[in-house]
Amino acid sequence: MSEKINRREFLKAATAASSSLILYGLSQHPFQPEFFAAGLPTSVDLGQKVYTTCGICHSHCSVIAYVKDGVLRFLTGNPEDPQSEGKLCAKGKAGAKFLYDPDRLKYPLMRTNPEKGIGVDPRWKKISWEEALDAVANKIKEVKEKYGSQAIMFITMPKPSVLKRLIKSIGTPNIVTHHDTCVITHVISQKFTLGTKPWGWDLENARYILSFGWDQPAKGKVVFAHRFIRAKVSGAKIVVINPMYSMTAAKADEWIPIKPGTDLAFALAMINVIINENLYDTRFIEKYTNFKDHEDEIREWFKDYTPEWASKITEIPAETIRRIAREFATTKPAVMPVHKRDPAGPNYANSWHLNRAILILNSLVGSIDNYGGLQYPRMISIPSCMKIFPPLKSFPGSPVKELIDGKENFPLVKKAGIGLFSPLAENILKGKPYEVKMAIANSYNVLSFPNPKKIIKALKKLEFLVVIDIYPSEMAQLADIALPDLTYLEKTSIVGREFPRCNRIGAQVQIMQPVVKPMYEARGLVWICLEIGKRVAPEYFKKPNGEFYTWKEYLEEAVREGLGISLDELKKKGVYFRGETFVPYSKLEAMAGKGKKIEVYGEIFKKYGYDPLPRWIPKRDSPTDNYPFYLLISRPPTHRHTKTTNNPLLLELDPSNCAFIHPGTAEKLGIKDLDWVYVESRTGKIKLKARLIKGIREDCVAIFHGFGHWSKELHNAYGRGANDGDLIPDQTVDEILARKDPTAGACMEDICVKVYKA
Ligand SMILES: Nc1nc2c(c(=O)[nH]1)N[C@H]1C(S)=C(S)[C@@H](COP(=O)(O)OP(=O)(O)OC[C@H]3O[C@@H](n4cnc5c(=O)[nH]c(N)nc54)[C@H](O)[C@@H]3O)O[C@H]1N2
Ligand SMILES: Nc1nc2c(c(=O)[nH]1)N[C@H]1C(S)=C(S)[C@@H](COP(=O)(O)OP(=O)(O)OC[C@H]3O[C@@H](n4cnc5c(=O)[nH]c(N)nc54)[C@H](O)[C@@H]3O)O[C@H]1N2
Ligand code: SF4
Ligand SMILES: [Mo]
Repeated sequence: MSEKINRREFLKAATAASSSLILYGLSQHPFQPEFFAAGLPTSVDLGQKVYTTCGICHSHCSVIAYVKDGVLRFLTGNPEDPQSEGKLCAKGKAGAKFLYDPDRLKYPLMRTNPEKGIGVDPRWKKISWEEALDAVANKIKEVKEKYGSQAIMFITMPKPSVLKRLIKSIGTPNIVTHHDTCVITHVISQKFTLGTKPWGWDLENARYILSFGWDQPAKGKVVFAHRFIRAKVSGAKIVVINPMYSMTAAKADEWIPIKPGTDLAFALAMINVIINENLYDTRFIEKYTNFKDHEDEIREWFKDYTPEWASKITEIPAETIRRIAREFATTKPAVMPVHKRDPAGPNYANSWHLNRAILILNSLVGSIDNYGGLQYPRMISIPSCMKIFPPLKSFPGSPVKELIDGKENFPLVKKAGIGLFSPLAENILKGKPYEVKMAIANSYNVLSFPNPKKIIKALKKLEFLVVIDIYPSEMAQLADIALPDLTYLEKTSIVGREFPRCNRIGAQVQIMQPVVKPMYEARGLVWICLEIGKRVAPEYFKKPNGEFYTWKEYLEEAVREGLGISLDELKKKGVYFRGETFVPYSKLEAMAGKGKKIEVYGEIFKKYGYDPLPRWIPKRDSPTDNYPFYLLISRPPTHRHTKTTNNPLLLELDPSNCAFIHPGTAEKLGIKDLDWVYVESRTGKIKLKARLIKGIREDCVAIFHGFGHWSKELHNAYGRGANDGDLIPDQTVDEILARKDPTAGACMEDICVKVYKA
């Protein structure tokens, strides 16, 4: 593909899109605006349409790829997709630059330099797939025999199901995931309060949206941004509580720049007002929650959390808190949306209490399983490969109950089947609860760990590290063997998603299919798993007739069983949608029929020794003379964590991260716009440019995550900006236990820093 056409058309599409943002006023914002809409370029013949799915973020918008002569020419949204409505964000539109990135991992590589670390050249040797797979399989067998299967650790989401099968066939219990840095607090709080983890916020029908740092429109998430803007256009009142004037705040009727980590006090006071003034939805509360069973204890619990009390902590006038509580309870429907890394995510020592408080507030006003509120999932279940091709004998299992990420210490986390990054480095280095010798890391980067220098030290201690990536990422730089995965534009898979839309709720399944032939010698995670599986435990990868099953066979069966159509039909349609008219409270009625209710009073939390109701505790770290500023971490609309920072189109929109500080603060520190500064915490320091913006509290410094690459093989990303992770401490299991947080959050933003001129 010609670089010229691609870049010009991309920017043209982006500019066309920005006019719709001018309409909404978003372009007034100091940060890069997002590019939702885009017309098709008319100047070139774009070729054939191929339906697929965007793989850059978990929204999974449906995509139409235009392909001519085997070359991807253009990516656009699929209008048949009721969730994203035919629009992609800037990241989605720039996807071709993953596929055609000359920096990609192209072949299996073997390290020849025994030394490892930041800036150390692996001295790669190109090897054949046969050699690479044999080497990985032999090492798995060797480690298992010498030390037991627990000495092998997978650092990956256990998806797709064939990867899960490989892990089970090896018999290791150690699957390490990133969730304590991301969504863990929402998953655990929602699952054990509501019975499940829903994602469907019906913003479009909400009349009052109250955000405690909820900031998805500012991430360019198409599905949220559209619904949020529609709510705005149709007159919903929007109140955004956020120390930073984010793009979401820029659209609000009211912006409240709260002191970081104090939202909990605000929320507790709202509960106090709503309960004391009997403003709650009595019918909802009595029918669908366990409020009545514990009413006296609940009233007593929140009695002292008055707006006057909260005002001292938050520095927000008591009258404002009281007014917002009343508005929230009396404007219907009203909702408090949350996502992943807002302050009710794993950011602060008190985040899980805030999370529970928000769930209680949404329940008090009847905004669960209702119009304009949080709606229970209606996903289509697609059978896994375990179901389609059941293993011919049972998996070996592991005699070991303790896990390398320590999650067995957090029973609700273990039950939810998700994992922890933050204690991993310490456990590996200390050999706690045992030594691990080998790791297979897939689609995770060391830059995503709190205190990355420590995880690098830990990974260096292993005998063998296998990395599956599309890039020679920082994780790959540490690998003994690096295996090139396919990008989402070369893979075949099926993806499920759902969001409420126009008073209907529906589940959707989409095809992800190759739009062009695989580039270089990249082969794909599924194929890699099957090939390793055949070598280490072939009996688990066979059909009853003794032949190995294939991914295509699995997908064909799964689509037929799950959707009742053929895989080919799905490829031609792109999207399969099963909608139903939304009936308020129907899921809660079904739950009530089984004797289950929303646990406003957290019976499950109590059973496991945690607070049954949210209690005020301060955040972990407070400003001191040495570290006087709160650190805020967020992400820009134009990048997705560290994986888009080699993409030249996105770098043109957003070339680096920086330290956002208030001009008043900067003046006191003698810092001017674009000066180089150090931001330093107790864990480390980073150097980046200062940007002075008025839309931030004077006691805060904000940094976007995703930059600070040190892999010299990432030619565009190398040396741009810095990694906020160097400021974030890792934590021990004991430290997490001492906080009595059932969600084991990593306290990603519970950090104070100093800033000074470099
Ligand atoms: N463009 C883009 N989109 C993404 C991603 C991406 O990398 N890029 N990543 C995806 C993933 S995996 C995730 S986890 C999500 C993360 O997206 P979000 O869950 O939206 O999390 P953040 O981007 O960290 O934004 C958190 C917001 O909370 C505010 N905040 C911080 N501290 C406080 C506080 O104490 N009180 C209040 N009220 N507000 C506070 C911050 O200023 C910020 O606006 O985004 C997803 N979408
Ligand atoms: N300091 C700091 N750390 C954080 C966060 C933060 O805000 N600050 N946020 C946390 C959050 S919310 C999250 S979700 C995590 C995200 O952390 P990660 O999931 O690690 O996300 P990325 O940083 O984008 O790194 C993804 C890696 O996968 C590779 N990759 C991309 N596509 C593919 C593919 O198709 N196949 C394979 N095999 N590899 C691929 C990329 O090259 C990259 O090396 O980070 C967490 N860590
Ligand atoms: S929101 Fe953007 S990055 Fe995420 S799936 Fe949609 S187009 Fe892709
Ligand atoms: Mo995340």
